[in-house]
Amino acid sequence: MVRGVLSGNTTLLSKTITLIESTLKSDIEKGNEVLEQCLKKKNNSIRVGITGVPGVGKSTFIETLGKQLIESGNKVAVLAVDPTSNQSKGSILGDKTRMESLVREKNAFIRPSPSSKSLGGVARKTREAIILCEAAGYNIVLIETVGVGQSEIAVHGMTDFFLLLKIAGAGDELQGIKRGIIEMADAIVINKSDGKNIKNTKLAAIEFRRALDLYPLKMDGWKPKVATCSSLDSKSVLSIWKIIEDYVKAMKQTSLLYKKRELQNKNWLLETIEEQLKINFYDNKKVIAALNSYIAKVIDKEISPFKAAEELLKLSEED
Ligand SMILES: Nc1nc2c(ncn2[C@@H]2O[C@H](COP(=O)(O)OP(=O)(O)O)[C@@H](O)[C@H]2O)c(=O)[nH]1
Ligand SMILES: [Mg+2]
Repeated sequence: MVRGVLSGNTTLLSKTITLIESTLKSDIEKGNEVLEQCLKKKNNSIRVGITGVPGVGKSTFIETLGKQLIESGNKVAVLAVDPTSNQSKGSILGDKTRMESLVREKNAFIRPSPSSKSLGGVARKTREAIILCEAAGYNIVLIETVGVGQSEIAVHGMTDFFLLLKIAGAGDELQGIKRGIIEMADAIVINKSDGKNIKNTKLAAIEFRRALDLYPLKMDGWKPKVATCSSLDSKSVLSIWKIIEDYVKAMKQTSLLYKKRELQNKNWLLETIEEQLKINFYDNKKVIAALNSYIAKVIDKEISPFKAAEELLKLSEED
């Protein structure tokens, strides 16, 4: 498997990602071993997160961008992070995540969102998939995620550049947009700037630029860019890629790109520990046996939540 991934064999890459997505103990051990080997491979990749509400054009943007990047000699991996993808009616990312024309390119690799009960699980598997794709020679990794809930925070924590796609509305562009997302974005792009929409999107861009002026510079000194784009037009999409290239160049000059990744790796370690502690706790037989009665006692105010937690944690540490 390691040899297959390192040689860029896509069948084996897919199989290895399936392996790391498995929850079987023996698979997890095997998967970790493969990952360990793959982490050693040096790469000069660029990782880009792309977020926005359903229908804003993320998949279309990625498809147009991916084809252009491949044309200029890159290998492009596309991953999706959609914590809803395993719930009954399926994914908010939509069917276009299949990206029919990009998928036919030899130098493109597209992987739908892993299914997992928790966002933490989805995020961990996606991080591991990034490592495997990079080891397989994909030098650009694009990650599509939905603009709802916590998934952006997770994707922001595993990418170099975070792009927020928007569409122009009725002039109240900033309403309904969460402050946290604006603070995470390295660029805000008003998409569907074509046909009758051009004027609206330009106005929206002005409004966003004005709003962003009120925010302090990011810690890395980068001022988030605002631009318009039509994902149906490759030249337009490439102008957005230029912003990303400028960012990467600036961050490499100051080594901040590597610092950011170091910090992300540190967080990855800490999150993995937290997740494992949680799993161990809730899988503990004594905890399973006692949890419901503690919950009932807390509801009946027989015991405080703090005291109950303390006792349950103590139970979980007994042998
Ligand atoms: N006119 C126009 N339509 C677009 C553009 N980008 C996406 N669309 C259309 O918007 C719809 C949703 O696009 P999709 O990429 O699936 O959005 P996602 O849910 O954000 O991934 C599709 O019908 C696209 O063809 C654009 O730049 N201009
Ligand atoms: Mg989509």
